[in-house]
Amino acid sequence: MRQHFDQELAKKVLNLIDESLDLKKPTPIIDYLPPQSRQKQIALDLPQTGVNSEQLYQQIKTYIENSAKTYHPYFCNQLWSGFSFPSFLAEMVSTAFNTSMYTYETAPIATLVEKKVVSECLNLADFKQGEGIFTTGGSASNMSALLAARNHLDPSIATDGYTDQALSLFVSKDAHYSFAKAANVIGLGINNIYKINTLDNGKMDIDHLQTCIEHSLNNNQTPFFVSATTGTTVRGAFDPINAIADIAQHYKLWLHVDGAWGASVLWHKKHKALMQGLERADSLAWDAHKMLGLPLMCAMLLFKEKGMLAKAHNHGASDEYIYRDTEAQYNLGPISIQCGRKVDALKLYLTWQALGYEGLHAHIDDLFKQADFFAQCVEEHPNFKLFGPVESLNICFQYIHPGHTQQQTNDLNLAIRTRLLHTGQAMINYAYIDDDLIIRLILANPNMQQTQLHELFKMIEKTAQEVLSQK
Ligand code: ABU
Repeated sequence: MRQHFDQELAKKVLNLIDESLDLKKPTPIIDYLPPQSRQKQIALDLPQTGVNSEQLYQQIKTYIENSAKTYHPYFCNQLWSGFSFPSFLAEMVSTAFNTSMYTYETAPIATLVEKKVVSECLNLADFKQGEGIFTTGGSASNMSALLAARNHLDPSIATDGYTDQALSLFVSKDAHYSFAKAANVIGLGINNIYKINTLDNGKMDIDHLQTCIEHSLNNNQTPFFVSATTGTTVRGAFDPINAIADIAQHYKLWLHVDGAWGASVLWHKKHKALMQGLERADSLAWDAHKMLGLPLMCAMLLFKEKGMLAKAHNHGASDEYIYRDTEAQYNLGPISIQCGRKVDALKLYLTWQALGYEGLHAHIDDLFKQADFFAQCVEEHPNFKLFGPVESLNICFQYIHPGHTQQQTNDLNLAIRTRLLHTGQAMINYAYIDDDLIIRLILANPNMQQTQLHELFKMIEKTAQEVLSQK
């Protein structure tokens, strides 16, 4: 087996994928096995001499059989779900040409595609004079936004390192954990993050934000960065950007919006109102792979002002041996955290081509309708409790058995979730809201039909009864 294009094998593999994607026949989402048992079942040994096409095909078949079917409508576990054919084609093409995004020279059309997609998204964000880049995901976008804010505040930190000054940053207690990672990685220090309380509706408590900034000032720190989360991971809450912008303006803080989950509402004519005030922000993290159901990764970092990417990724006077001055504005390597980078923009570009703006709007519209429908099922059932409000596509709920204590209710809901997973019927995550263990169902799959969603609700109810009857 050489590394040439084997048309016959390619056809067989495409058929296998096609069959696997065909959900007309009942398919478990996952053949659940703990790691040790799965390891025993699969031969992952790497051979001394290469295998033939048939053996390679069998390896691929094993891989598929042992994967979670994340395109299944009942994969509601993560902030992404589904299968996108245009993006699948984009992945194939860009991998075949093994393009890397750092020089225009090696990525001519890919660079123009990325710039075009970024410029359309800047328009949607109302960052008319801005700039942006594709990143490896929301975590990387949040980190680069922090770098831009830090270097904007004090450019000498990029060249000379930190002095004694402690810089402080402010995020909701429900913000993504990537801020803590970034604070560690870029040397700000995890303990210099203020985690702002949330209100009952899951949004940042603005009074507490102000109190924390004052506290930081009184402790001789330099508050420099606040992030509004638009679409918190558990509750899908949107922090009030305008109210946070007022505070940011008053204290001269960089205002970042972590819209990794929620920014895709900008493709919806009505729901984009959830992002009101965005034009006042300095930066935005936006993962198109989440709400649009594209293959990971398809993430952007946008800035309101030009020059911030270079500021964030300042690499001093190092010799850029691979970059040609004639194409300087088109070489994306120097202004990215990475050097080598995949052509993620092509997935969004081809999907946008295939669906048009109207199709993207309709997709988001459908997801919000699914969320309304499921929330209604939960609310109307006497044994279910909704942890609302449902502002976007996260439905947090519990099955309630009369007379159960909080701990028993938590145990019951964990058991329901686990049974759904172990039987391969559905993958739905769980999380905590304060001390309540809730089931967190995410609606991000473009292939979910309302009848299927109703069946899913019934399945959860039936599973709850099965768990209770086993006690
Ligand atoms: N990568 C962001 C969080 C994923 C999740 O909550 O499902």
